[in-house]
Amino acid sequence: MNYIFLAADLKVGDTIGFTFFLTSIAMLAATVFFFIERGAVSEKWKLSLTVSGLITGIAAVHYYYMRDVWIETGMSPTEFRYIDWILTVPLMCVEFYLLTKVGLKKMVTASIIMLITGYFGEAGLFPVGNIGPAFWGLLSGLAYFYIVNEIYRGDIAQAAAKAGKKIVNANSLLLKFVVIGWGIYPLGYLIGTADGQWYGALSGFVSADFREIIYNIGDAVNKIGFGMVIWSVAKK
Ligand SMILES: *C/C=C(C)/C=C/C=C(C)/C=C/C1=C(C)CCCC1(C)C
Repeated sequence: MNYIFLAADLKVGDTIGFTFFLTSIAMLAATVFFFIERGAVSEKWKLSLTVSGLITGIAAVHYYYMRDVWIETGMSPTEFRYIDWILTVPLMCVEFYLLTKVGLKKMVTASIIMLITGYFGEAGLFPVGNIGPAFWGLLSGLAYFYIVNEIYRGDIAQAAAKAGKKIVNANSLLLKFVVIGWGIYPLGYLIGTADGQWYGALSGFVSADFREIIYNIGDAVNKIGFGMVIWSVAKK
């Protein structure tokens, strides 16, 4: 039920709805923080904080819609989720680029391929028999591994090695975020799409809805957490 203005009715015991609310408010607060703190860091870090604020700001707006979709319908807000990601993940690549100054085009291209194929899988598009989600998930995973490999030992790593110790350090921080932070998402995908798939055993352990919690945690870690790491480096 809606009250005066878009105030979603969060029920007691709706854990997933709770995480949607929590994340939406945290994104908003982080946005205010990054834009205010932008004035308190040295010139060369200002752009990074602006991008951090844009990422959490875009996410805050989407979370506002996503929590309503969840609370009103109990369904996964897949559309809003992927619209958010297709805007914020390339912006994260821009953040990475601002740290390392290498590989922007490759990162953005691979991340977009990763998200479009992931969306096809989650939206249940073009299913070939029943292999749709597994097929698209695999393609998406390949794009993800390509990104990890580039940062770990591919062109991005090599360019970083040439650019000196500072950039090498920035690159290894980035590797951690892409392996641990981004690595959370495929787990949500597997849980959310398990039904009827060869990895269907997963649905015996956790409900498909658990995907939302994983994605919400992933977004908080990557958008707010990564922004905070940048901020703390900028303050030093
Ligand atoms: C702020 C949002 C972020 C950082 C979103 C990142 C999303 C991913 C790294 C998604 C990856 C996926 C795979 C690697 C395979 C399965 C499908 C996806 C799209 C969930």
